[in-house]
Amino acid sequence: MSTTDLSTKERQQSSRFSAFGAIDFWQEKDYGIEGNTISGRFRFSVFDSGVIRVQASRFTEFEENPYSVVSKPKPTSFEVEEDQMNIIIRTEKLSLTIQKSNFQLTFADSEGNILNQDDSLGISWIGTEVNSYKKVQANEKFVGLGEKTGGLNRFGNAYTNWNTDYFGYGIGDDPLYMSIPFYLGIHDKGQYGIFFDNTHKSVFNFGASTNRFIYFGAEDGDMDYYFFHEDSVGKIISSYTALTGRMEMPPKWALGFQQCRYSYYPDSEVYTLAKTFRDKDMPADVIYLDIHHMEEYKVFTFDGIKFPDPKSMIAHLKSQGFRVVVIMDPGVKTQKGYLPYDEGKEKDLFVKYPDGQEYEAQVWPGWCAFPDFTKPETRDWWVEKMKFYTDAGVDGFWTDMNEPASWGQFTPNLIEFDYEGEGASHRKARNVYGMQMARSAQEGSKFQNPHERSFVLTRAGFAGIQRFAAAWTGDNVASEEHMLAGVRLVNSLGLSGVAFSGYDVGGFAGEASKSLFARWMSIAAFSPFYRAHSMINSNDAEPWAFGEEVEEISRNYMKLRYRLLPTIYSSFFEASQSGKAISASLAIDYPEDENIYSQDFQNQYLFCDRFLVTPVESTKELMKVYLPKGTWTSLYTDQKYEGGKIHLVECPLNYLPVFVKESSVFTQQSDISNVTEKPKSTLCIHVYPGSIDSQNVHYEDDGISHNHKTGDFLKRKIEYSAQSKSLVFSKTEGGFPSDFSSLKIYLHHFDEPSVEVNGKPTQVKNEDFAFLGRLTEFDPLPDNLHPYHEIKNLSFIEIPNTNEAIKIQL
Ligand code: NBV
Repeated sequence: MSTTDLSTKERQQSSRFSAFGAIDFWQEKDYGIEGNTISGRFRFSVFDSGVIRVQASRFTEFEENPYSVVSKPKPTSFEVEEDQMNIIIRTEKLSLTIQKSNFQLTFADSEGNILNQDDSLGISWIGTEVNSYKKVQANEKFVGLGEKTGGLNRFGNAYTNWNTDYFGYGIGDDPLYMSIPFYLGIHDKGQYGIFFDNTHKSVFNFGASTNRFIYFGAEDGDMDYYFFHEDSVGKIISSYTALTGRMEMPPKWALGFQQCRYSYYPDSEVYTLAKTFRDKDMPADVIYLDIHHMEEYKVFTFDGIKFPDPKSMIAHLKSQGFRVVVIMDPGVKTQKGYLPYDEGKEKDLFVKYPDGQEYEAQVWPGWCAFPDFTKPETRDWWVEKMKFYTDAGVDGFWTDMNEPASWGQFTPNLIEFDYEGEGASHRKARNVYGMQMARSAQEGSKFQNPHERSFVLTRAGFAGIQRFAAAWTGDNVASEEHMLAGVRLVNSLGLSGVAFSGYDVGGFAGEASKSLFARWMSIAAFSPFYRAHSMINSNDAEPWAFGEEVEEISRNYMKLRYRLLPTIYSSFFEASQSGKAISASLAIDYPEDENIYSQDFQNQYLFCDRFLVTPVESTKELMKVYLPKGTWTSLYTDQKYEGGKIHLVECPLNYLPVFVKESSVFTQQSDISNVTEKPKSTLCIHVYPGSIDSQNVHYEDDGISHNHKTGDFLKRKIEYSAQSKSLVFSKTEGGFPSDFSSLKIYLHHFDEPSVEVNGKPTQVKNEDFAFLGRLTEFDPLPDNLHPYHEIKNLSFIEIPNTNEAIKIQL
């Protein structure tokens, strides 16, 4: 079409609302229905009984979207009906009514309860911008959307998805580094999820500056979303991750404590760091090398002066039980004679302007070219290049600056990407660039180090990033409010399919106070990813750098983390199978409870399904907690609390309030300094009675190889039955021999003299038990004394650990 073909009327129209319009043709297909409206094409595909994909396009072909979705529609039975007004698609769990006159969509559950309904403005365009306008249901809350600041309930706010490098972001700022256009609506009639599969800059407006509707849309591309409905929030997340993929089981060392700083150098400093952890008896598994490990910040180099012999250094660290993770930034210095640049140029692997000129921008190394990670050949090349690091013994990869970031922070939109051969400008490719870099890093790690599991940590990402990497929340700030905001970010990531995430403990920018650091270390012990990090030119920020009191508190929580690794590792296994959150917002298990969305309680979460963690500022000694329905037990004192109520509890610096859910069963091992150290042969199991049943999974494998995929694992169910007051261990599955030869079962709130194990009475013994150590009284004046909690006369039994089923009658 030549420019003269565009009439003035069309020009006026291009900036105005344009409806998708009435349906004028449709037909049934194997997967759903397809047809035309007066202005475009549509398709509804039944992916599963609880998942329907909605596509609307102004073009004859639908967009492909090759990045997020990894599963195909499951053969599912559905029916299609038509009446005068509507076409209706029905599955076992869902019905979708499409109003023929205006394409208005209504999703309902199998009983006809409306879950979600379009506003009459429906799916529509404003120029190239596409939107879907939706009515708000009675009492509707909106949660999820991944790494987004703000409150748990997103109602009343709008968010943009545009991966952005944002040093020292404020706790209400948006957008940040990672975009996940998936949210859940929760209301009186049920819950649903929507994943908008469009990689352009997109917007989710949950009622900011309007009282008519909520909407989501993108600057360009098709309206292409997946609608999910299940009978629980958890199942919707599981269904979303069945579609976009789940994390692989990480190496166990990635669950340990990780120490980072921008930057540790030279090698002698790294040696001292590692030694200090061991000397101070503080468990840790990972040390990071930030950008100063490179020569002039050039990726795939080591600075020969700071690190003259990286291979020996890394081997030495490994012998001390430390793994090394290196940072990789995408920018490749445009320096002739620097092999990665010469190769990338020769093989045509960099991002270009539309006229073929290489795109350059400045980052740490100076002017850089940017590998086009949306091109398969570039990813393969990156995979090859990573041999440089694996040859030196590097085990983990940290992909930073992959929004991509550059000085000026304003990438021109015209630059071109391969986008899996489809071709796309920066407008469409930016949001997936970081995820494709993380993918390359994971593929590189797997290829170069095929016998071990990979660990990649990424800053930027998009829906599906959980398949490739763990995520951290970028350049946070050393403040109380940031500490709590980080918890919300991680919980929101968990609601959005990213189970493995965390924040920089202590805050990246700024200086943490002593108390802030101590509290942060305690909260993060209950976070999937546990890493301390700090900015260049800041004060030392290792757990011993804040004085003895903080050191002791940190040690206590680091040790607790390691003792709880059997529980945490089993939760990671479950998350790898079902996509479930490890730090779970209470909106997952208690969505109907209004209190959990309130300002006061929205940061609380369930860690590993059992521990209700109540994050609180370090400056407080008393706090209000809200415990949802059920009975709860204080982790440290064994005091019972009634649920469905607000309680005022003490939160001294050395005790972060944590409550154990009723009917919980969790496992605990002896102290270890890192995951390569074998724990003692007794596995402790803590049992808390309650009025509900609980199903628990205990999982073990070698923590490092891929052998678990071919049967070398140990899995067993441990079921607590409230009615029969029994604990049943299933026969073990898998060929992995347990690390533990005996089981010590702690029976909380128990006062019978004996229990039956496989029908035989077994004597119950008692001992005093503490989850955390006593703090030294450095200043023993009455007002300064630290509380110390011990559970007196805790009942326990000890039995051999066998592979057979075990029934314990309490
Ligand atoms: O590589 C330096 C830092 C890194 O430590 C941090 O964690 C990243 O988020 N990086 C950003 C680049 C510059 C930060 C000012």
